[in-house]
Amino acid sequence: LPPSGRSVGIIGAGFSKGQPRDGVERGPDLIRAAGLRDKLQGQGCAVKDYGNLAFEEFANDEPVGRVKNVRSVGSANQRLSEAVQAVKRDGHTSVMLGGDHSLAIGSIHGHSAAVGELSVVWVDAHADINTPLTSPTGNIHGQPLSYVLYELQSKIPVLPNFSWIKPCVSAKDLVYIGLRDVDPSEHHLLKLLGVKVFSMTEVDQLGVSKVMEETCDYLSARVKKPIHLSYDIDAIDPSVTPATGTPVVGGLSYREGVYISEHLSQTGLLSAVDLVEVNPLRGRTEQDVQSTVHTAVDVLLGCFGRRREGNHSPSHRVPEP
Ligand code: 5AB
Ligand code: MN
Ligand code: MN
Ligand code: MN
Repeated sequence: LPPSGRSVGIIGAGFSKGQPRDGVERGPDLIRAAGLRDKLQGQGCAVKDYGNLAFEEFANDEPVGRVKNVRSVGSANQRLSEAVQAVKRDGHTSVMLGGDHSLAIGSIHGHSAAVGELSVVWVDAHADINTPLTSPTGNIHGQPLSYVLYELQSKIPVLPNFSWIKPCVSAKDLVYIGLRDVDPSEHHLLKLLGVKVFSMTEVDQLGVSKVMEETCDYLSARVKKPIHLSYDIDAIDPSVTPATGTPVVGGLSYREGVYISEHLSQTGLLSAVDLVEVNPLRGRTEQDVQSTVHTAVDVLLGCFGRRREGNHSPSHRVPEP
């Protein structure tokens, strides 16, 4: 293990068919080009980049009911699940660079297949818990949690290329942070399942430090499970991260966004991270794209021990003349 004790396995998942806007497939290469690997190594992490996944194309991926690109999304997530399992077997913390948020299906499934029961921290403007039957858009990036939660299995219809998915997360092991755009049927599901939610209202009320303290108290009240952090860049305010497909005003500040990952890093339980929904084609200027990508990188660095107070390795010595 490196001095920090952290080793990172990066998976590029440039997949966009969980939503209709071009560009989000470029996320992984942009985040890499911003220096993710060097910066992680510079803070004492060992890094293995597993490269970009290749996804199968489906010529006739007709909607099933209202749900779009079902076969493509099912197949891509099956590949991703296998990739995450390999990264976990190799002993790394998995970092999945999306791509759209439908990829959380495969990432969570693979993570759980490798390590067992998980806690999930979902940082997002949106709840992403629509079922195929409640979705107002048919876009699977608004549905991933419905496929992995045990409690919703009876609500999920049979879909092509989805039969490999096994539910693996319990509603009591899920915490949301940053919500501010929740569909009525999603709100109903959150109440029905009693899911722990820190919406932007709670972030305003409590402050981010109390939100994180309560998040970790809640998740570790029973047994301490490995944490899966699924971070949608649209959780952060569009003034900071505008280059994303479904921006919503009133989001986390840069500082709140980074504080969340810094805090989770300190638990020592962070076992897999998704960083999704960075879409350069949704920025109006180059500055929009740079700001979004750099914030994504800083969130990831925070996940692996970076502190704003500064860092140094345990072997550091003051030079003597
Ligand atoms: B994202 C909406 N709830 O289901 C839906 O960006 C938006 O991964 C989903 O959080 C946004 O389509 C999905 C209206
Ligand atoms: Mn979102
Ligand atoms: Mn999302
Ligand atoms: Mn979005």
